[in-house]
Amino acid sequence: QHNPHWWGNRNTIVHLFEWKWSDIAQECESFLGPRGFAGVQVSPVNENIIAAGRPWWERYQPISYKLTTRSGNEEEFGDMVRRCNDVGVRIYVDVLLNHMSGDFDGVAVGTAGTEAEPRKKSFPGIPYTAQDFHPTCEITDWNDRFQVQQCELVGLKDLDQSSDWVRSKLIEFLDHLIELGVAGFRVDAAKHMASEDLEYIYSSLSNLNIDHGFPHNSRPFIFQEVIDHGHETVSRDEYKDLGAVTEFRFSEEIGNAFRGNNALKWLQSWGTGWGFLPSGQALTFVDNHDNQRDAGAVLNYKSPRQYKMATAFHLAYPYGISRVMSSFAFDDHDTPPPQDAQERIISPEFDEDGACVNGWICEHRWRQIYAMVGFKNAVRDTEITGWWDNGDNQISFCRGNKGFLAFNNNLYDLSQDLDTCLPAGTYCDVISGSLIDGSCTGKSVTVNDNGYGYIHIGSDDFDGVLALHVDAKV
Ligand code: QV4
Repeated sequence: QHNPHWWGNRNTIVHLFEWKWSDIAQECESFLGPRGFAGVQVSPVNENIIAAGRPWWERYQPISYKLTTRSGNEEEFGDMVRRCNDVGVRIYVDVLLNHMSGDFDGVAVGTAGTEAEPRKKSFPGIPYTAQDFHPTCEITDWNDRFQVQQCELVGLKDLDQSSDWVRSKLIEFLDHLIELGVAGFRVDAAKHMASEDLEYIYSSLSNLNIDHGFPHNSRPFIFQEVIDHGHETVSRDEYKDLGAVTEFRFSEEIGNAFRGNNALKWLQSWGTGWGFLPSGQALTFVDNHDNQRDAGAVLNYKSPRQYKMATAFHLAYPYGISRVMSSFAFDDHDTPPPQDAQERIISPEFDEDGACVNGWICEHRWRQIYAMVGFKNAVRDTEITGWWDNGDNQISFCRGNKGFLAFNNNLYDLSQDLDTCLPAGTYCDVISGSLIDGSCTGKSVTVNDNGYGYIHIGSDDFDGVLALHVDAKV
């Protein structure tokens, strides 16, 4: 279940973290479809507990499978899926199969009004009772399979996926979403579930809904959250044949490289050469909603220059199933999404350039990022050719004769003739500007009959990357 069921030449998934369904529907029609995005990962859709201050992570504590959250209700969800599918943008849902909520004093009331007593492992909205869960224990040794898979991840009540009842409820929930037209799932905390149980669940799911334009017998796309830095007892290899797996080593290494901890010239062997999963099994990203909040090598929107370069490399290098993060501004781990005084999530607002202004970061609306989504579509089915580097932090490469990329992460200028592999002509650098009505608002590069062009990326240029492709010829 590794096929994401993308439309036409599309290539990139965006995670619209904490967005409301009605806003996503609108975004599919007005921005994502026209810009060639392939799909959206949406936040969890089923009812969750209400935590004080409304941190984003309350949505990782389910109390029923009713489709009502702060992002909207079932009707709004269904409307979004239909409208996005209509413009060729697929929806993937973040699903919590591992656990229910953690402890809560007294009776918890969820976002759909359902009551539960998590301390007693009583979730009448499903219903689940204590016998549907593993006995309570704490994960203290992350290399102990029993603890990782049968104890409670941060105290979240741990479902027993080997039980017929639990399996049937999870399958019913996922099938309901398939009926509504989704293309697949991000499986949260997959590492904390036995792969045999997941295999049973995935293989029991319905085919995708043909009324939403999926071919007959299409299987739901699955990508599993398994954090594997190498040498882990529970490894990515146990899951990779069931569906794609999040490749966290990609995120860490691309952060290292563009932070300057590792020379860019080494990226020539990027991909399996770095010990990553085979391309078709790897869900790749510069940052995700968890690791963007951790200190460390991983880049996020707070280092925009490096972040844009890393994203350009991510989308230009043909490896993995690409996902772009779209964040809201945060100070710490618990910062809630943009919300009003009644704690309702607010809709993103845009300035005249289309950038988000009211607490939403919307990396996917940064020109340098959506332009690379277009680049990836334009160079589809080509290989890396013509790799060049200066032995350090200046690199360039071609994607067949359809696209060309150059990066400068040194503290001195990159100024020289380089082989772009492109047909002769003048091309618009889609990083520093855009091609509008036949003229380029940024740098232009003239390519001669030999495919060479003069490339300049100053060390103090606004962006340290330059990108040319055949769909942006002046
Ligand atoms: C607290 C204590 C615990 C204690 C517990 C019980 O910290 O030690 O056992 O109380 O009383 C929130 C709080 C957390 C609290 C917990 C339970 O932050 O402090 O535990 O609730 O009340 C998200 C957030 C978590 C959040 C959780 C549930 O990141 O902070 O916990 O949602 O709301 C590993 C896993 C990997 C996981 C990653 C974070 O292998 O699978 O940790 N990633 C996924 C999601 C992530 C999500 C979860 C899993 C859980 O990507 O966003 O956690 O669904 O690497």
